[in-house]
Amino acid sequence: MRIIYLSLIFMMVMISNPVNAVPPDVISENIRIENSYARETIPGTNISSAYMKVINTSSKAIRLVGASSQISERIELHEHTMTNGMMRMRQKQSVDIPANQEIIFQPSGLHLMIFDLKHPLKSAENVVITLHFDDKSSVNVTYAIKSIKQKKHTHH
Ligand SMILES: [Cu+2]
Repeated sequence: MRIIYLSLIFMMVMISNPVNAVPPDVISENIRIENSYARETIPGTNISSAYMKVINTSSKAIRLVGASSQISERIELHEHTMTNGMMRMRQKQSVDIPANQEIIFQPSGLHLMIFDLKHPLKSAENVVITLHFDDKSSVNVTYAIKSIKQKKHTHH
């Protein structure tokens, strides 16, 4: 009896605790999204970037072709590349996720580039971005906003 009582309290605590809410993994028929987060807006700017792991759980290749959100009219797929020792960003029209594989969006690599933010993104809040695929399917992904130290690039 005591054990049941305690586990009931535990469950209620779990259900009613909104602090540090971790965005749930998005699971659709073919896609799982994990570890989704966006960068807190740096003061004086109106841009941000978002990252996640996209897992293709199907036996067919999946092509990510875009992203959209209430927070901005313009979100692009971007990739950082090293050219002659310089870090550059370039837009990608699509990102392929091969069958049964995963693609990681991360700082200094693939990212969702968010332009013209209507409001700055604040740490500890969440934003929802819809990912669009070439088969016309889409998933709504919740990104936890985090403050991430900007990597400093020094040139000699
Ligand atoms: Cu970018």
